[in-house]
Amino acid sequence: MPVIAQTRVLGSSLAAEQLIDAVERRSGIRLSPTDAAEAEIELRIDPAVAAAEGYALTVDERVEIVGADEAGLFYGVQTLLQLLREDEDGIWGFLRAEVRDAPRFDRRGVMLDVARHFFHVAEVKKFIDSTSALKFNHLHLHLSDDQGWRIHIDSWPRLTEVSSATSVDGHPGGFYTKDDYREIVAYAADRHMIVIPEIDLPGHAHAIGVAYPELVEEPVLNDGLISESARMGQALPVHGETYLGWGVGHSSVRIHEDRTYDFVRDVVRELAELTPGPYIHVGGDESLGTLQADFDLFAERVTAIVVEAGKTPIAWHEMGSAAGIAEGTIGQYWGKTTPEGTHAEEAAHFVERGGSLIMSAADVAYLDMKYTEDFPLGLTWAAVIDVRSAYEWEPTAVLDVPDAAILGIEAPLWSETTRTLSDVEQLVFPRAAAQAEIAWSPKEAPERVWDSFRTRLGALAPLWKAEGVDYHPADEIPWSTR
Ligand code: TNX
Repeated sequence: MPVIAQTRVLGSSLAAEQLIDAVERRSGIRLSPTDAAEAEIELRIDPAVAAAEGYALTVDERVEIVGADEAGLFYGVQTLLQLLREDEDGIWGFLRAEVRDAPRFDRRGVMLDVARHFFHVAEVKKFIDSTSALKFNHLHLHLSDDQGWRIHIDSWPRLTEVSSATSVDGHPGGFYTKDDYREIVAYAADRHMIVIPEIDLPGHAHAIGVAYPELVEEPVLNDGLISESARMGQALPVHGETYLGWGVGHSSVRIHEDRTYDFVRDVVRELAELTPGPYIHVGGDESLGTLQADFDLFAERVTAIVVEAGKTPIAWHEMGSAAGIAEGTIGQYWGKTTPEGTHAEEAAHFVERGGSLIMSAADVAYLDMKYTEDFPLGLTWAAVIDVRSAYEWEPTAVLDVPDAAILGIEAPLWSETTRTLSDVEQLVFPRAAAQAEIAWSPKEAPERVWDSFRTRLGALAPLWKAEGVDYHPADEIPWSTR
């Protein structure tokens, strides 16, 4: 169907506005809104059309998108935008299509680490635009780590006054005021994304100790940290002083001090007040200096505090070592597709406690791993992940738990090596599209194979260019020019 300035869009919904703006960014053509029933493009809602978040889309002489709900309408619009093409004569149109679609998993997440490098509100909004367009519906913000604390907490003001100034390697830091954070949450909600705030505890807590030294233990310097820091020319962590290196697992909060729990309760309360979504993530990864019994005690207490605050806790899978972790806690599995050590057991314990699991298998879903050994950005500790390996994994095949216990997936972007949003985008795109398809599309379908995916992925290039998304043009993909 041709797209010209006279093409009319029926309805004054937010989805209609988003469609009009996106078509203009891509083609320069501004469609006209109308309330005339014979409009060329019609958007409406009918819960009978598909399951939640689903939609039906028809493109022939007209375009009709029927969302099962507001989210479904938004996703139908995203699919339509993927069908926008310009021919050799500069004429724009939508490809013919007949689609009936709904997601496989409820949980389709991405994570942005704003602690190692800070990203401003405008950058987070751009990240929301580009990931929600792939039908991701959760944005996990990693708001604290050894190198910085990024969200203002009224009852503990030194966290942002003192511990937000820098990022890794001494790059500039920053933090979100509560209004900034509300702005991010509202922007995400308009694009059907739930924001999940994470405060990483009990480890990854060095920045807390820069603001409040009494809350955090002396860093534990193991041989790995000492040799890696020497190799990278990075200073070792010093209690109460800003840490700029990339080392993990050295600094933990003091498990047996009441003051620690006053702190945790205050932070969780203030975060819960800022969070319309149901979840608070309490971290739990790599507390290498914490004794197992202390770690488990902390895991039980911190998840109970989140439940008391009226939210569902999420934790990295290590917290599954705690026998009495709060019932219903969601575990986030970041081990490999072939689980190592105690990872699988820890993950399974969340399910035994009535919770479920988010799959972030590091050797396929980590967006901060390099594409190739020589890629300038990213790390390699979990794997080198080309686009095909990012695409070819099955979230229900990793752990020995019932399929129904797998909520879905999340693809994390850790930001040690990404100084700018453009760096982030090069690691995230195109691999996030692979994770998005795994999370959305049925497991078995004729098109759900690499050869089909790589061609369809290549067709996203003009769309990403128009949106200013700095994707990595991996040579596995036949990128289109129009
Ligand atoms: C491990 S996986 C971490 C992060 C690092 C990341 C780098 C996990 C829960 N923790 O602290 O940033 O590796 O890939």
